[in-house]
Amino acid sequence: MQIHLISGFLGSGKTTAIQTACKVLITESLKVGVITNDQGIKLVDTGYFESNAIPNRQVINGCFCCNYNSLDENIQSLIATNNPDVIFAESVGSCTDIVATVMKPLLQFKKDVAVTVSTFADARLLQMLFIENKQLFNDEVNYIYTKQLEEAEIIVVSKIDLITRETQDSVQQFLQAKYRGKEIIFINGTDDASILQWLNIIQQTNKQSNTSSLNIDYDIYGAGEAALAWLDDEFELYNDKGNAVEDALVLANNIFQQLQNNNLPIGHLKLLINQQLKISYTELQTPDTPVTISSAAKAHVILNARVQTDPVTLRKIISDAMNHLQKEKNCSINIIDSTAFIPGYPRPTHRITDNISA
Ligand SMILES: Nc1nc2c(ncn2[C@@H]2O[C@H](COP(=O)(O)OP(=O)(O)O)[C@@H](O)[C@H]2O)c(=O)[nH]1
Ligand SMILES: [Mg+2]
Repeated sequence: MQIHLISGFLGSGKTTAIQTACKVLITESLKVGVITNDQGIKLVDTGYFESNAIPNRQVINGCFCCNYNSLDENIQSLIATNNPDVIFAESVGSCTDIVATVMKPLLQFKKDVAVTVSTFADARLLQMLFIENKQLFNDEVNYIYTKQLEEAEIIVVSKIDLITRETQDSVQQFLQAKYRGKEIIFINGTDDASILQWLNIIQQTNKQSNTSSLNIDYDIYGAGEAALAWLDDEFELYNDKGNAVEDALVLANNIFQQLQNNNLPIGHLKLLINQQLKISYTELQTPDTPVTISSAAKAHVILNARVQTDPVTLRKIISDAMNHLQKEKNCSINIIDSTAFIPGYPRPTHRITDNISA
């Protein structure tokens, strides 16, 4: 069995690529499974894989590294129910050091699996950070971003459909010079042929990897995690006129606008509406309006936000947007569950450096 660890910054295209990869592998008669992971409790990504009928499990309340036993139990559980040939495990977008804390422990404790680590990076963010030298997030968050690239076995540059050939060339030159010896590929995560190129690389790995553990300063890493507040909400939106889904889309857009107006960098803002429609914003990307918006008096919504601010500010912006929407659209919102917090200091269950195990 293969376990592909998928790391990479918030909104870099991990879930999209995994979804396309699962679709491709299923047509090749392979059995797949996905493990999602995030800081909170109600995860949009889990609902998304569920709605696409992909066997899945989730590790909640923190990253794989700090919840290694939960990751292990979920792998066992997927094996017991689905016996997958391939498991994709998508780590939290603000997580790094997964070679030492997840890959090496998996290889040590599970002798019969091959493990790969792919780090995703949005082509436009790479261009902005490294070619234009513009920084979107603070230094500590940036530190996490560069550590993710540094530990990758394979750097997967995503969203090439959104950049020019010249930009791709300059990003490629930069990465090849900075990360010598690493496999670097460029993909469009929504495109089967592009994903197949990535799958061909990771599926060939059937031996124990010799990827190096990172040298990393956990205080800076922890400060980066803490700079990005997390919020997850589950709510129902009612509109007698049948505009509930449309209202939820307006709400998402209003929250995005307010975060931008307040100069709060967005890691990810995503909603899953009626367990089907996933709407996702990043600092650099707004979603397309769905072609058809179903008429419904009720919309069930899961909202996940990861934003460079504190949880009180994030909560207030989202609550204000909800209150405003209720007045403007004459709809009502019933909150079922709500969580907002600063993620804790990363304390991995295991950490295997290249010489010493802890
Ligand atoms: N155009 C384009 N959009 C993409 C691509 N990959 C992901 N996206 C979009 O980027 C946003 C974040 O993607 P997602 O897969 O959720 O990122 P994750 O947070 O890394 O899992 C979503 O709006 C996706 O539709 C891609 O290759 N091309
Ligand atoms: Mg995701």
